[in-house]
Amino acid sequence: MRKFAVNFGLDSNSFPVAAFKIMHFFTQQPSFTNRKIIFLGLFALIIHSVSAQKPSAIWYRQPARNWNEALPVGNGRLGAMVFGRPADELIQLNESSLWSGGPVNRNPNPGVAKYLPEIREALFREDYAAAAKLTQKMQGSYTEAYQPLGDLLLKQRFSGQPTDYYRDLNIANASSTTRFRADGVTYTREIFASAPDQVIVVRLTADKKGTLNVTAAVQSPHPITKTVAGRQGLVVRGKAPAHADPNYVNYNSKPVFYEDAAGCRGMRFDWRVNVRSTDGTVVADTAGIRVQNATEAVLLLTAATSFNGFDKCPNRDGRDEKQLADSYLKKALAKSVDGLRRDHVVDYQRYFNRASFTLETASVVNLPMDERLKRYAEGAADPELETLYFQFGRYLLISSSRPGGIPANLQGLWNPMVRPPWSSNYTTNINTEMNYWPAEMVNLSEMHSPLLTWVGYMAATGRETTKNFYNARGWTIHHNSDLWGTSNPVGDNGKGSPSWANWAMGGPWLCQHLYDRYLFTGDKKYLRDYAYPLMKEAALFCLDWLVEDQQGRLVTAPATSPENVFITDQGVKESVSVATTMDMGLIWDLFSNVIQASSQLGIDADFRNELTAKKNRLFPLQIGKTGNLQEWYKDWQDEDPEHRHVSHLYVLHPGREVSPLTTPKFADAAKRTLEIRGDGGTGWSKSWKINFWARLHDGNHAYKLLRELLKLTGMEGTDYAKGGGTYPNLLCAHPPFQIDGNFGGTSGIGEMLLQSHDGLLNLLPARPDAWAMGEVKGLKARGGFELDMSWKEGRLTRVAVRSALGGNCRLRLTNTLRGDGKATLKTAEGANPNPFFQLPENRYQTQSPETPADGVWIYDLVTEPGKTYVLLGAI
Ligand code: FUC
Repeated sequence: MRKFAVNFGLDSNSFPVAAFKIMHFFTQQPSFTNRKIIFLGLFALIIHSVSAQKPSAIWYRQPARNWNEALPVGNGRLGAMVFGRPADELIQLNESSLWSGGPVNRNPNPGVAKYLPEIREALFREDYAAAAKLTQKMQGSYTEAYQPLGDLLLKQRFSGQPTDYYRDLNIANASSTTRFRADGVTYTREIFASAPDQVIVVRLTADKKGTLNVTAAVQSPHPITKTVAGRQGLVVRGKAPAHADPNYVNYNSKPVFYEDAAGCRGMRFDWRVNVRSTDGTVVADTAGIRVQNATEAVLLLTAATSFNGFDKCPNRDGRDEKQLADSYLKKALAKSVDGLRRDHVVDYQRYFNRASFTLETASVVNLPMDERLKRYAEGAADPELETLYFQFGRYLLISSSRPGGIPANLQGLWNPMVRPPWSSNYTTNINTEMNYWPAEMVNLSEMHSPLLTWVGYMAATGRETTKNFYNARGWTIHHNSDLWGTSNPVGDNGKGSPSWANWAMGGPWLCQHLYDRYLFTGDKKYLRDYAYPLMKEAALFCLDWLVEDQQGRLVTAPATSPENVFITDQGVKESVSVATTMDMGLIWDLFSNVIQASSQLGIDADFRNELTAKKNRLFPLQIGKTGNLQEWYKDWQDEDPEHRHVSHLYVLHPGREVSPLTTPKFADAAKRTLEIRGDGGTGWSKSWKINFWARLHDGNHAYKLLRELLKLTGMEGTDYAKGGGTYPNLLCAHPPFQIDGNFGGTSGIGEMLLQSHDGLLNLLPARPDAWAMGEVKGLKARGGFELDMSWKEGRLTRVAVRSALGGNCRLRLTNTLRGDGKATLKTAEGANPNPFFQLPENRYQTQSPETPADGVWIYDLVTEPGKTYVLLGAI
């Protein structure tokens, strides 16, 4: 049956529709004698299909036992974790701007720039211990922490044990449902977070008149006041901490405090719960809103903070959070629940429905997610779980990152702790970027915007950081940032390890996102007015940061390779050295992109020439004695050869300096590096490795890691180095929960299906054997192309190319294709003339992406803006 669905080019949700169409077709055939039988058979199929759980539903037979089993809903700003408990429901709430602290002190440790010459001097005489000690002096304050808002508690009265329990998260319409029977009544709770109306809607119903008795109460980990508003509303007000230490800092007697004499630290918040409508009676007091003898009750919840920008005192110069919360609520109260739901679904699906992914499935796995994950971990096939995981990443991005809002943090939008792991901040030595790897590719470019905007704020503080810490021009940020755009090396003025705190390459890495947005969308105005100036300034920092080594090569010093440690020739463990491969790879990438961007914009020729000259002198990539791509300046051993960070392979992914298509020798070395690192690792580490293996075009290896990423874990607590897997709620375990692994997994699947970073569109570059037949729709490629692809027995049978910008579309695949009559394909010749596919000058390049290879076809399709081209392959 599933095969049937795929044959008709359908995603599983549309199966019933297709079955109806087929029924209609047969009933219209007069010569068809067995019409009736066919009709009944198909009808049975429809019933089965409708009653089966949709693959877009993540469902369970029991309430969440802990946070890792609760279900996330969000509208980019307001988030909720739904536990689904019958008698005492817990809905844990977040608001994306609620962080501790206030604007950063941009010069937290004055005078430290004087250490830089000493550090360099120590490094060049190979005194790594002295260099590390001095580097550690160049640290400032820690970031602030993302805060929970509070909890909505629903205390429902009924007698006896509930039966027929069910709860789900439906990512097709972004809503969560809890249902159970008690006292002979079926109670249903539906919850969704609406972006158009900036409200969380909780609809409670009973299927027997007047049997719903529930009290909505509130609580918060912060000091709050509760006020009754009207007869059926509650207002909760409070203030975020003035400061919260990271969870790993344990030497302060008061790690969290609220006192803020200057009115510049600790923002105010206001959240409101209101009964939108009910046929029961309502009484509100500060203990809660009591709804009695109702059949239905709709609760609306909204919130606002006084956050007024990264550089404004959130209290003294804050926004009027009361007025904001009030206006959201008033607007939502004026709409019917059906209207709120309809507008929410339309808004959500406008993004979500742009892309789909289906795989041939022998049988539908109709199991609760915890059982389904367990079965999968035991080795069972479940292609729909894999496609669901891909879509779940898209769901999370739409739910945690909306244009005009705040970027998704380490936990996206969802955090119940005042001192969350790693402050739930922006960790830019991998995690923040990973959150946004899938954004462009999975057709959610708008959701990338919060990060791109944030880069501008980080640059504002970053300019002062480079000046104050290094006497350098331009801007950069170090490995941690927050709502306030922190950019200094953290570590509390010398208490952090330089192996993570003093990595200075956050600016270059974030600039890759700025440029990629341009490559995907072709938006020249954005490039000229916004992205390029920030990229140029980041390059200015790099120009000042680079120094010559004894051989005249340009190196970074001090340099670290997050967060790894090498063993010197004398057997000493150190982390601070010179020209780590990641540093050099990031600078290579930034310079390449600034060179390309300035030439496309036709500006800054002199600067371009300077960068080109410097780029040629960058310390080179090196292949180590075991054939690996070297991580360090010298061929040192790692303290932990299986370290979770694989920073030096930045050049393979998300960078583009190394690729099997252009630099095969270095791609082989990268492969060797991955073999030595092994397949282990925490959540995000595993996800990164999926992307690496996809870039090495090894689909089966990528798939093996995807299966491991999805491995069910019940593990709680924290494990910095090992662990990983997936919690019963499908969120990624570091552990603890970190959302980057989910986004990295979605990106990895995308990279397995389509790549466009190295000169052409590579179709199904890393398709695993397990995905022999399938279909993906709406994947984006650089150059403004959008692709649908169907394949059977591993061969592409149909490719639709939608061209937004026109230009040559060069396709690489492993079977032949022909135009459908309207589209004309030519065998590719010479370099791709499309400027979005121009390869940067690369001294390691030994072949072009279109170099003939066995069983590979490379075509050119000349496209016009706004047109779609259909290409067909013979099976
Ligand atoms: C980096 C990683 C850790 C964790 C933290 C948030 O420091 O090394 O594993 O992901 O970020």
